[in-house]
Amino acid sequence: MPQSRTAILRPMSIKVYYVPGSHPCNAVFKALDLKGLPYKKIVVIPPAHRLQMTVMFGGRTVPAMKYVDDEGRAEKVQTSCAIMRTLDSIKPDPPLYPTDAEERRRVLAAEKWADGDFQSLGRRLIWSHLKRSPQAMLSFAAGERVPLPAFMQKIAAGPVSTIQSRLNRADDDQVRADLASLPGLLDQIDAYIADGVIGGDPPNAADLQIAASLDLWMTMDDIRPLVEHRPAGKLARRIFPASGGGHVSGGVLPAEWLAAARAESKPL
Ligand SMILES: N[C@@H](CCC(=O)N[C@@H](CS)C(=O)NCC(=O)O)C(=O)O
Repeated sequence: MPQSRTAILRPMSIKVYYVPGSHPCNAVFKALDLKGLPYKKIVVIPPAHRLQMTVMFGGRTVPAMKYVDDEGRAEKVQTSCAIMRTLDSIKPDPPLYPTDAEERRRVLAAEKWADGDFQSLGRRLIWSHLKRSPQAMLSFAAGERVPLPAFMQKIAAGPVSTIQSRLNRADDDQVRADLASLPGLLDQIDAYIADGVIGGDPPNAADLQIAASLDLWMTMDDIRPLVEHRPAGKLARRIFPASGGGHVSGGVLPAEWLAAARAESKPL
């Protein structure tokens, strides 16, 4: 009998390059955990990772994955969506994408939505917080194998968060607009849950992308109360019971900015 791909995958042949706290990276780690695939995590430091990833993988973002395929060939995959698809081909169970054509179409559409500006908004929110509260950045690195001594991480936190905030276009006007858009985004996620696109067990690729973003949102004390009581927030907590790491205390953003995010949700 031919051996299945799962059976001949070499243990410990997967390496994932990541920035601690990065939500698309956390989505990929959760997918690997769900599939029971062993992997090695390699921390890269922003914003230097952009150059490092470009040299190693051709694109500047994390997550990026190296693995050894069935025939012993070293393969490279970059971006969370491409990695999810590769993981399904390496080990089909549990599947990240439904086999039924219509269900698959709906999950792919939700995944695409989650991988778009919704994902970028998470980066703008966190960097706008860390720019104002740089030492909170260290909480995202706690327990991770960061290739920089703690005292250097402390010194670097201010400049890194300012640069990252600029690179991610987390300027004040944009972040205010993002906060005003939060209720509508949460309505969209609650609708995906109500329609059965996400929220099943085991989680699909769209669940992981959306929940990882919301998990990041909920590391910020100013944002968490807007999310945690909603179906969207409860789903994120079910998938990420222990938060993906990090914590930013409240009172970081101006109170009037947050008032817009607390506005009543309108029905879709
Ligand atoms: N949508 C892609 C992009 C991920 C992404 O933008 N990652 C961020 C960290 S959360 C990054 O590496 N940004 C570097 C850059 O944009 O230059 C994915 O899900 O893999």
